[in-house]
Amino acid sequence: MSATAGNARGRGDHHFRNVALLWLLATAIMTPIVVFVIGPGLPPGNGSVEAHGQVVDNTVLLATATPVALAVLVYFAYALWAFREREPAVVIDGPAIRGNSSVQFWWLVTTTVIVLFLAAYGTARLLADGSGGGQGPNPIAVPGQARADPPLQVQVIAQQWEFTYRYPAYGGVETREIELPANTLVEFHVTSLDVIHSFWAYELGVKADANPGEDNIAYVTTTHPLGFHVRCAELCGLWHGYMFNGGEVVPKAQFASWIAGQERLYASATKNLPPYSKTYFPAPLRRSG
Ligand SMILES: [Cu+2]
Repeated sequence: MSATAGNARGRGDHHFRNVALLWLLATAIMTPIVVFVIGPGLPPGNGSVEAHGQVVDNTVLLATATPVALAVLVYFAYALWAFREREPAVVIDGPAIRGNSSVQFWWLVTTTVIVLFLAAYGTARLLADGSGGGQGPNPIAVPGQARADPPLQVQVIAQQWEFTYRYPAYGGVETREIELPANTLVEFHVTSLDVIHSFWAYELGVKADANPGEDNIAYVTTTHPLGFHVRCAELCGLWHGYMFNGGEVVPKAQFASWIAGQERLYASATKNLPPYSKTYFPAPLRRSG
């Protein structure tokens, strides 16, 4: 017995060493490619501070997953080659494997370390500035800059099937397009007049639920001028797929003249709007009696 078992063990060790070396080699080659070549092209691009942060986070996730995926692929390729049936006429099953405390121990250690690292990393990144997500009416992840300098408030009002934008610092004017000044911290107040929608400004890295009767706050720090897409990201009825429009981040001077123009253009409409409020209660929510 001992000779056969000894032989099998010896060959097993040698296979383990081969797989480990091939895996190390593949990881050493692929991880830098993932971080430096693939990472910079990951969505949603560098349209804002938050969007850039999401690119960094996506790169960290992909770089963490790379050695794991390579372990599976390298072992799979190695097994296909090393353990292939050499005499096709006789197909014999290998001996059953019944537990391996060393493998089980390291499996638990490795997966626990990876999961705890990702939980800690994700929590720290979320608390830094909210990462562009909606945080409800009382945000806990407020960008540091907001305490020194009051952000530009922009209210996003969703309804079937369009978004409009209200600027409380500019007479409460409500516009049909969204423009934002460059290099500015913006505080979105996202709400809805009817059903649930979601405000998704893709290139800015912002996605926030628009719920009736709720003031959902999301932060974004714009950087350079760019055009961005706004889409509804919550199925909201028949024309959900057509609920989109384009927005622009523009130089501060251009924003100032645009918003002044909007104030003039909509002066008579603004007079008829309800006063600026965190939420509005039009007919659908009052349709009780
Ligand atoms: Cu919608």
